[in-house]
Amino acid sequence: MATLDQQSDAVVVRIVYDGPPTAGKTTTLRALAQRLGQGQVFTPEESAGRTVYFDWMEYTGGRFEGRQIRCQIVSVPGQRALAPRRKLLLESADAVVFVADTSQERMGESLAHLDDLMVTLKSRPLPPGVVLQANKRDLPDAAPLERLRKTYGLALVESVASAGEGTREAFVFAVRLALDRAREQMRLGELKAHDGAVENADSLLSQMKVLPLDPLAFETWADAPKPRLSPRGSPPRLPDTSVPAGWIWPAINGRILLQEAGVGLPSAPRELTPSEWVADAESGWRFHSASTSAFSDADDAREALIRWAQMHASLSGWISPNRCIALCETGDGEFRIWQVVRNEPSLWANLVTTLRTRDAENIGARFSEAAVMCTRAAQRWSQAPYELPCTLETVGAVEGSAGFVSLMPEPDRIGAPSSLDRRARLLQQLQALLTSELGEQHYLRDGVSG
Ligand SMILES: Nc1nc2c(ncn2[C@@H]2O[C@H](COP(=O)(O)OP(=O)(O)OP(=O)(O)O)[C@@H](O)[C@H]2O)c(=O)[nH]1
Ligand SMILES: [Mg+2]
Repeated sequence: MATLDQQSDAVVVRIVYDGPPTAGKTTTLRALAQRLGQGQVFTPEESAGRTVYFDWMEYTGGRFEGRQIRCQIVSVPGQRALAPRRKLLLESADAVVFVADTSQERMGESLAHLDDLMVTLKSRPLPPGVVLQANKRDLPDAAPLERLRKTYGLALVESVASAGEGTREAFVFAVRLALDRAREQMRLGELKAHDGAVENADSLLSQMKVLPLDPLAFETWADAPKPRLSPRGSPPRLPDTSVPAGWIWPAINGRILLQEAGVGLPSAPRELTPSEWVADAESGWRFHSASTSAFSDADDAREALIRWAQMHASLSGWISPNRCIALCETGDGEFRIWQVVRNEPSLWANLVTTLRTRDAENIGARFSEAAVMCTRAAQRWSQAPYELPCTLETVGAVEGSAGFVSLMPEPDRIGAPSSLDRRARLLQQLQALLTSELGEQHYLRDGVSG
C-alpha cells in the first residue's frame, strides 16, 4: 500500500516481482540494480540459489504530487512451500511484475501461476496493476506469446533477464501502474502518512520470520529444492527390511511396516537441506532423515534410536500408528536414523480437497468440522508428554479422534508441553487458511455453487 513518508517527504510505493519458481525474478532484480545504478540487491537468504525470503532493493526517482517517489522493489520466493511469504508480499504490492518463464516446457506452469496471481489480487480492495515480463526469450524453445497476450489483456514486455534486456522497461511500466494506484488511493482519501518508520527490508524480514511456515508443507518432495549432492558425493542408503535386529522400532511390526513402505521407493533419497534427506515412496510412505540424525559411531546412533523409540512409545495414542524408525548404514561408513511415516490426510489437505467440490454446504460443514477437530486436538494434545506441533498440516483423523499425522520433531528438539494456547493458535491458522489460501484463491477462482 503506497504511503507518505513524512520524514523524507516521499511517496513510497512497492513493486513486487512474482512468478513461478526459477522464472528469473532474482536475476531480474540483480540486472535492474545494475541498470538503475542505485545500490545493491539485498537477499536475506538463499538455498541452492533459490530465494528463501525475498530480494529487496530501493530506487528513488521522479516526483509524484510534488513529492519524491521512493520505490521498494521486492521479489517473492517462488517455491510453493514458501507461499505464505509470497502472499505477505503480494498483499503489500502497489504493482506487480509477473516474471513468466516462457520456454515451451514451462509456459503451462507460468500460465497457471499467473491465474493464481490474478485471483489473489482481485480479492484486494484496490487491485494493483500487473505487467507481464515474458522472460527467457533467448531460449531455443521460447514459446509464442499470443496466448499470454490475448488471455490476460496485460501490458507485456519481453525480456532476457540474464542479459538485463527488458527489465528496465517492465519496471518503468510497473512504477506508472503503482502511481496510478497511489493517485486513486489519494482520491479515496486512503493515501495515509505513515506513523513512525516506513517498513524496510529488516522489518519485513522480522515479520516474515514469524510467519507460520511448515517445512513439511511440501506436498511431495519433488516440490522441494533440487537435490544437491552431499560433500561425499553420494546420497545415503535408504533403510529396507534387511536392517539388523535392534536397528528398527517397533521391534517386529517395524520390519513389516518397512516392507509396505518400501514399495515404489526411489533408488536414492533427495537432499532437502544440507544433510537432510527425504524420499517419497509410491506406497504413500515418506522417509525422512534429519541433518542431526547422522552418526559416525554405531553406538551413538543406537542410543539416539532408543531416544526416538522412547518418544514414539510415550506418544502412542496421540500420533498416527503407521510409522517406524530405522537405523541404517549410509554406505559411506556413517549411520543414519530414518523416520518412516505413512501419509495420512491432514486437516489442511482435506479442506483443500473439499473446496474443489464447489459445494457451499459441504464446504461450510467441513470447515466447522475442522474447527471442532482443531479444538479437540489442542485440548487432547495438551495432555501429551511432549509438545507436538499443532497445525492444520499436523492434525488429522487418527482412529476417530484428532491425532498427529506428520513427521515427528527430533527428540532433542521436541519440548515439554508449554503453556502456549494451542487452541488459539490453531484457530488463527484456520482463519488464515480461509482468508488467504482458500478465501482468496480457490473460492473465488472456482466459484461456489449452492
Ligand atoms: N536462459 C535464461 N536463463 C535465465 C534468464 N533469467 C534467469 N535465468 C536463469 O534461471 C535460473 C533461475 O533464476 P532466478 O532468478 O534465481 O529465479 P527465481 O525466479 O528468482 O527463482 P526462485 O527464487 O526459486 O523463485 C538461473 O539459473 C538464471 O540464470 C533468461 O532470461 N534466460
Ligand atoms: Mg529468486
